[in-house]
Amino acid sequence: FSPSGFKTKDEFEACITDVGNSGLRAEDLITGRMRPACRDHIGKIPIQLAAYSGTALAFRDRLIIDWNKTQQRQTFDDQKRIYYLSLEFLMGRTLDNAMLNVGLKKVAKEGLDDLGFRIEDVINQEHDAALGNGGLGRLAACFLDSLASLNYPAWGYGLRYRYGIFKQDIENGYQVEIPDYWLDFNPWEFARHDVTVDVQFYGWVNKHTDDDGKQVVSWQDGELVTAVAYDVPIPGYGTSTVNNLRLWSSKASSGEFDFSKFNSGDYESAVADQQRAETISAVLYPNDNLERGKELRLKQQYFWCAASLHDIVRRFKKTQRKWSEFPDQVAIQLNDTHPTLAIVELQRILIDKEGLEWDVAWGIVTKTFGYTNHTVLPEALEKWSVPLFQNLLPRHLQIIYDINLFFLQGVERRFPKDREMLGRVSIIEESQPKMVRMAYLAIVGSHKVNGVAELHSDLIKTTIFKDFVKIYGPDKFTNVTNGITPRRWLHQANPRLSELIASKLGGYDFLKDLTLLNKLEPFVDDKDFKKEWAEIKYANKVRLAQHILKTTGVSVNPKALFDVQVKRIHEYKRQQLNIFGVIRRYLTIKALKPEERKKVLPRVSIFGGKAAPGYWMAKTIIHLINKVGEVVNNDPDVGDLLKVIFIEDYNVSKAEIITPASDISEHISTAGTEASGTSNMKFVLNGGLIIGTLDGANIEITREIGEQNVFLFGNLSEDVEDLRHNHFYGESHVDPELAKVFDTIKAGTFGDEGAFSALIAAIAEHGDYYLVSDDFHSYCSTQDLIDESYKNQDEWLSKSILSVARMGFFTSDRCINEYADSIWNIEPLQVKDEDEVRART
Ligand code: GL2
Repeated sequence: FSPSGFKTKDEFEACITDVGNSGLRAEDLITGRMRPACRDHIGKIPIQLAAYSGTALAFRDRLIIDWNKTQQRQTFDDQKRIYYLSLEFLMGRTLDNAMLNVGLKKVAKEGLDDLGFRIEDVINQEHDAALGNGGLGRLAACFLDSLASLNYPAWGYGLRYRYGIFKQDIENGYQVEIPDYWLDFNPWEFARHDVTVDVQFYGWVNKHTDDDGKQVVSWQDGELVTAVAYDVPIPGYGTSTVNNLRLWSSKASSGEFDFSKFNSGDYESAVADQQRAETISAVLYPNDNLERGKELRLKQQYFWCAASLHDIVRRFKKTQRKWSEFPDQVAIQLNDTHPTLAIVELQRILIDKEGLEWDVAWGIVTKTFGYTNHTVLPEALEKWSVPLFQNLLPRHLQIIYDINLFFLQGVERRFPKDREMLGRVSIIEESQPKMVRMAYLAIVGSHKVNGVAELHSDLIKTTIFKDFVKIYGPDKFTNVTNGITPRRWLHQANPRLSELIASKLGGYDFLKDLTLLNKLEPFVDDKDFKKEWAEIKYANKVRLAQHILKTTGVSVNPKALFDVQVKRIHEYKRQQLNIFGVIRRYLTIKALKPEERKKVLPRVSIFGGKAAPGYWMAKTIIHLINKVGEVVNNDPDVGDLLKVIFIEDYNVSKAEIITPASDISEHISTAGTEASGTSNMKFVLNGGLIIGTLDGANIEITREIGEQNVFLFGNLSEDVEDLRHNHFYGESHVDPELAKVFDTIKAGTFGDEGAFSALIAAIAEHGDYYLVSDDFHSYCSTQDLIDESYKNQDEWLSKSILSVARMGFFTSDRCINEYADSIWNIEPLQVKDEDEVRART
């Protein structure tokens, strides 16, 4: 298959009228004349979608050329590669990103113009690839962009879920979940039916001694499921590197599909086998920061780890190197504990299949893996029950027991007097039933463990992993503060701001070296520049206001202060604090005389985010936000002074519209609970200011951009434990302002008060674990301060400009370079002469 690349507008037009080997002619698609072969597949598709298909296939063709070259070059050069294992890749849309990264968006725009299409309409046809829940999955997507942009030889490995994160509808104020079947037409993946791996489950372990007296272990019988590879090209920005993301899909193994049943007429049961196998990669678990211990989830994890490891080992073995060189060729990063089984699987391959001695194998394993921890929340730390493990992965459980035995023997030798230490650090928790502690296994099997922001990395060292710091010493634990890709989150989401910055900095080099943004600082006194900066923010707010009108029917004034909190709904992220603050604001406005109301700064409070389907309290918070919106938005006393909006189905492509339009965004988690947060970085990079607690990356953002440019409030993480203790054992009372808010809710102002009683009780009666009441006063006075500050637009603009100028640190390029230097030990590999690429972009 030889794809046709294009460089000019005419070539682009020619290319989308003949799109390689797809069997589809874009011209036919666009004119609606389907060839019979395509008709069944496409049906009667709207004309815009046809234009999207043609454009996407033309770009896909274009990417394949560099993709092939990159893969050939990386294979030929045979340097160390990084494999990023993540159960989530929240990629969002691809076409716009591909156009910008290969530098041909202008060409495509002109070509589409000629054919009578607006490029924005074409881009909007694409379905988000939503194979993730929130920050953790989006981080993985930003990392892939940076790895390719920096020319690192890298592969991502994940699962090809048939259903991504559910689509959220709001009905009568309640969240309703709709399945997200996204694979109808996905031009960005390539099925690799030639790349398959058979993965085993269940069965039993046979141990015997061979003729030479050597113990032989084999895992027998059980069930086989086949993993089929689907490859997704990942283009770098301004480089010809196109890396590979390999997603595995499950199907019944041909050995497993029981043709005898089929022939004997037991058709239904043969099909059931097939379906059972396909279930493994069917659906993304929709929990964020929560693990539920379901067998199917463990099956997903092993299926993906086994297939990926098999692939990595197969690639290594082709080089015919010695096993001892494996860690010089392969680095594997575990995105949270979800892929921890990969550690056990590599040890199993080395000892059971390749015949290496335990210690030699274990040395190779621990040099290969690195583990990133993304949370300290106890409910998110994975534990699997031993009986479940025993049944599903009997050989792996034995290996885990051996890993634990040798580990604990070492601990005992070093700390002979601390008998309790053994119980505390054991990979097996002695509970009923016994549990495998995956984070401990990940630590023991890796050479580096990192947190994702400074505070978080300190917290893991002093709390959940304290004993391991004693055992291994502090050097094994490190910090890599998260980052975001400025290509998607500035250039693509906010093209006008990117253009304005480029006009002052003399080009777009800042997209590759974000620290160059500091050259904007002198423009803080430039009146024309400031005016343009303000105009761009306003235009972005108008765009969001249009979206809100279209999707909710509520008209908001773009001149009002836009206050945004968009992220997963979770008690620790404290959307309840925000909505209680909104109710207080509402009560304040209502209490004012009409002439006093004229002095009030109009505000639009915008919320968005999904609740896990089983997370009842989070769903109650969504319900309250919507009910408050219904009352406030229709209250003639309030008018434009306050609007409350819940944007349905928050996802990556909506984030691209919302982020550039905020004046203030809220990052208000209870101190010590949000590991990093990354939307805080996105908002500041787009010229929005933030209100936040001293938590996660807020702390480093404050350090970089200056305290005077951030609205901080609330208790500090070191005081949280004492405060919680006091709630139970000391005197505790609800903040008086908050009590008024509760009274208003209880009076039925926002409908059935019973619907919200648990939310209030959690704070007023059950210990207020997230310190909503403790922080309420400080939160409200900081919001009042924001109103005052916003009235001085000139100063506000200066804060906005200076903040953007100082955000260089938060690019995911910096993160990836840190991982590459301090954990992976890998070097970039240039695919083609950069000058040639530069000329193109
Ligand atoms: C998270 C953290 O909650 C979040 O603070 C962090 O920014 C991201 C990425 O490191 O990881 N941990 C986690 O389990 N999820 C996250 O988003 N789901």
